[in-house]
Amino acid sequence: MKHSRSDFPREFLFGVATSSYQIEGHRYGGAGPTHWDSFAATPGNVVRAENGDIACDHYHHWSDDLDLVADAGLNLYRFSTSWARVLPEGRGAPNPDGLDFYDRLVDGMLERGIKPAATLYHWELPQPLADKGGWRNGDIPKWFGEFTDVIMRRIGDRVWSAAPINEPWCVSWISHFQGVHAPGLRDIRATARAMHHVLVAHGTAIQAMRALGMSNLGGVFNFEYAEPSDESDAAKKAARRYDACYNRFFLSGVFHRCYPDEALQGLEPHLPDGWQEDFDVIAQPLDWCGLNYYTRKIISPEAGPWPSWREVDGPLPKTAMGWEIYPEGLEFFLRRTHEEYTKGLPLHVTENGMAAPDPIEAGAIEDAERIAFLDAHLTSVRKAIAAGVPVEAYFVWSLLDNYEWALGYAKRFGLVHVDFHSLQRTPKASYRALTEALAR
Ligand code: PNW
Repeated sequence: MKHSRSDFPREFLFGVATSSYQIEGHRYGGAGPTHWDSFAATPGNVVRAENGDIACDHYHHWSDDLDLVADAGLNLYRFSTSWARVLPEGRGAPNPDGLDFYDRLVDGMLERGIKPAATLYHWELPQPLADKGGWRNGDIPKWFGEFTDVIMRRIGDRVWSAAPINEPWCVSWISHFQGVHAPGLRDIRATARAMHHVLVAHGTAIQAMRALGMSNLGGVFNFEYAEPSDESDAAKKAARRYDACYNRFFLSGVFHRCYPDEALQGLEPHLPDGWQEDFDVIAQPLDWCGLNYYTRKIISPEAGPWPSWREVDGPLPKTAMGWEIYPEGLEFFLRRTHEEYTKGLPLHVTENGMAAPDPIEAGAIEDAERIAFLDAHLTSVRKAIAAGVPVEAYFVWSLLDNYEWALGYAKRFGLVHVDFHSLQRTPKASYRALTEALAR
């Protein structure tokens, strides 16, 4: 890699990120059913109807996987806790094996000198709660607060950082408006409610963790740079609307106690009664803010119902996801988040990485494009730091090839290759390059 650890401030931390459903193997250890299992079982939702039953079987390989993190010289491991593994019914009696699993995992990190960065929810909702309307139900913040209390009473004394919900936009918009993720709805009213409830749940979980005496609490938000398709006012307005719904809505709720006008235009009639009163819960003070960043989208105006935009093809080189590679966007969002929302709060890049075909040839994977991708984005991080943005950590998505949601196992994001038949792990060239860069 072009960059070395010594190019960054002395206290800067490097990590890798994963999530429970994408790697653990949901069939093991007494986890309850989730809405991702039922979504994947419905034909047409997921490529080859693949699900997280076995995934990387991290449930049994966790110790070797933590060795991979430690051997690379990484400081941080970002993992998520499966609600249904801890509370198989979503509420009520905990599953002792589930609590033991996360207890072992956290101790395993500490034994190896890795700081645990916990995310409470990364998308697999217990099915009994999905049956009650899931994120559309105004009771979900209370249920989520209960889960937070149960899991953090067990591991909250030893995690380095914690965040309630991975990517509120994905939990609400991609799942209730685009229908691409569980529960697969295409309904503006469901979307508006989910967007709001996810933020109330975020605030409720922060309160629950403060009540347990925890610190270093944050939020993890995802960002896509919105580029107008042309110079017209209509295209610029469509891109601003996209930016408001995708990037600004959640930060605005948490840091400004309001929602952007361009988003409210379409969403306000569908928000739950009394939504204005919820900002006392939503806007809990945080200790850091996390940004997940992958790409930009080219936005074109479209006739038809709000939000009246459409994504069009762009000219830049693309990853295996079909996502344009646009490293400048990461610097843009780090600067804007700092200047307009978080002012001085530490920022963490909680996810960044790319999918590539990564064929295994003669036992090796030469993923030069991933090395170039990481280098280009680390350049953006360094520029933001040089401009005075307090970026304190950077996590690669992901440690392992894993279950890429609706795209199944074909999209490989890992620094480490996984053979999904033998479950054998093979470090890619990017893993070795990062290891070498971190030692310099
Ligand atoms: C992130 N989009 O999600 C997630 O946190 C990971 O679980 C996931 O594996 C990773 O990115 C790679 O996809 C996103 O379509 C998934 O806009 C989809 C989108 C954005 C973020």
